[in-house]
Amino acid sequence: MADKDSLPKAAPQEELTVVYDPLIELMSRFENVKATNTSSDPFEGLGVEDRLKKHIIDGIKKNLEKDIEDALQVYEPLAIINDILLDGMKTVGVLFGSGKMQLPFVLQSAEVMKTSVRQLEPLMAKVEGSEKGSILLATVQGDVHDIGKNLVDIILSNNGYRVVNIGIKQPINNILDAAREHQCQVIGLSGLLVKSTLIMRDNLLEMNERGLHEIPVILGGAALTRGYVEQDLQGLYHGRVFYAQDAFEGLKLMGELTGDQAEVLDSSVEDKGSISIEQSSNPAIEQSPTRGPEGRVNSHRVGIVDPELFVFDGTKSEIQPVTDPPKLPFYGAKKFEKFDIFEIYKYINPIALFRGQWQYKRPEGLSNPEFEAWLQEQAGPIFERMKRELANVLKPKVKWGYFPCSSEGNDLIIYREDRETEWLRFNFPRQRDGKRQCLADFFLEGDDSSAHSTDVVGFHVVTVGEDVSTLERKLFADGKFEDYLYVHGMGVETAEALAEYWHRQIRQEMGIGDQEPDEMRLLFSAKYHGARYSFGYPACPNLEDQAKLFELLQPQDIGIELSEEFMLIPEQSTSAIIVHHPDAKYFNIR
Ligand code: B1M
Repeated sequence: MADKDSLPKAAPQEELTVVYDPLIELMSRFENVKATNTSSDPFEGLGVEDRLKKHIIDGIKKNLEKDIEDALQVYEPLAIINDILLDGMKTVGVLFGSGKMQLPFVLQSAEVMKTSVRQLEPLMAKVEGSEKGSILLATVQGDVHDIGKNLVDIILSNNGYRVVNIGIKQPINNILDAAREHQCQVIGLSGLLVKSTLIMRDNLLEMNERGLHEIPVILGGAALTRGYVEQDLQGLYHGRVFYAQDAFEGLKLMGELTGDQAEVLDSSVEDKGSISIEQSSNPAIEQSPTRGPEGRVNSHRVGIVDPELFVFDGTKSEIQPVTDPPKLPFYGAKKFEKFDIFEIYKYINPIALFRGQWQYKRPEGLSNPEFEAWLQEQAGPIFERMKRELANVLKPKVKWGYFPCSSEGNDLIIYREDRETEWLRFNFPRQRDGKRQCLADFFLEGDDSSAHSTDVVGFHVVTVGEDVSTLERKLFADGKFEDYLYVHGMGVETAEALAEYWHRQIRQEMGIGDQEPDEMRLLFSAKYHGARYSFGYPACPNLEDQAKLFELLQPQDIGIELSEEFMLIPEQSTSAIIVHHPDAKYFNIR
């Protein structure tokens, strides 16, 4: 926050005393959260149709039940949903699309929609008839990311589509079985990992193989690019596959895929289950003409690092390792769990939280300072509320350690306590051109004299625990979508803040705290001595290296496990290799 711009002290604080079950307490507090506080009556003088639309557009739940009862005097339940409420949601979509409505308010509207449908559903003889189309949603095998897919679920299901959301880490068999069982017309796959982009490709090839390519597929997630989907993947899938940058592009695609086809669908769903949408006549969703040979994928588009870059070819960068590296603060790993969460909150980057996680966008016409002030006014109070309400839900824990090391070509070798016996080695890619940087270059080469280790390296892994994810799941299931977004964002950014906070602690311990910035914004731009690199990011892209970090730090005793696919559990956890070299900065590998 702007009011916390000066840098706090890095020393850990005493643990908070918890005298009740914070999760249950918190969940009960979320029970009756009102979307909007209305002091005067904005509904005065409006007919029932406009009242209902206003509930949706303004995200107001107060008197909703009564207004729906009034509407039921005049309309059938299905007509209320299709003709009035969905019309309101359409306006919400238009307002969002034109930048006049922020995501949290869209979610408020979706909450009202869901509450309304819950009231109307028992009165409808046949719920199925009310749907505009159906989609099977899943995060692909090996990937634990939930929020993106769930946002898509919220937006689609509250815009009249039937969404079958089967969760994270889903193998293709489960996806196809569920699509068939629930007669879904479209399959939506989500995934944030680079590896997930390859799994998506494999899933499409599998669908080709099984002759199921009549099912249109929508793909979304951070590691994907439009080019990869629209050129590479469209070239290999025999059916139609589309890229959705966000939930609203997903909504638009669903409209195009199902809108004109209602009659075709009605009859063909019966015959063929889910696999029935005819080729769309809409040029926007026609297949790319750039079909390539089966299975051929341009790896550059999805950030997959060329294996050749991991092989040392004799040419290093000009980086000169530090000749007098820091002393080892201690050998091996330690844990720390006694945090004052409010101290960690000071390390939350408000820009990342408000704009990245909560997705507040600049309203048209606002200058930078005006936007800043507007953000503080809009999101600041929510941030303060979340800080208080999650104080006992977020459970920061850290495991960190220091090890003797040396470099050899593209490798970083870690030694046992005797400083001679090699324990394990990390292999990093080297930039092909330009500076030819490689993480190993920041460390001294080995010395064959007495002790082989010449340098020192740090590692840490931090978590804010599982309870925040449990709370998220509960809020999502209960249709508390706005708070779901807020709580998720807080979990993510508190994990990041903890990593930032602990990295600072490590700099003190290593004796490299000489360049500490005196403003938070400089800290967030990594303007300090050294750098932390997370495995999976460009300079050290191998997620498999998480297993080596686990061997070194053994973080199981603070409740962190590694999944088979090298994901950290709890979800809101992050790890890093800490490099003390003053020139260490982030770099890309191409
Ligand atoms: Co990390 N992370 N992270 N991370 N993280 C990514 C995913 C990464 C791509 C960053 C990068 O390299 N640039 C990278 C993965 C790369 C790879 O595979 N090698 C990465 C990594 C490496 C890691 C760690 C492994 C790092 C480490 O600790 N060593 C670690 C792993 C954590 C674990 O194992 N549990 C880690 C940790 C974390 C944090 C905890 C700090 C944090 C939270 C993660 C979480 O939520 N569980 C985090 C964050 C915040 C990110 C980034 C920066 C943002 C993710 C996010 O919250 N997006 C991310 C980079 C990025 O995305 N730019 C990154 C917001 C979310 C709403 O968007 O899910 O994309 P998204 O969904 C959107 C659209 O994509 C679309 O609509 C959604 C809503 O609009 N969409 C669809 C998605 N699915 C769709 C399906 C459809 C349609 C549209 O079908 C119909």
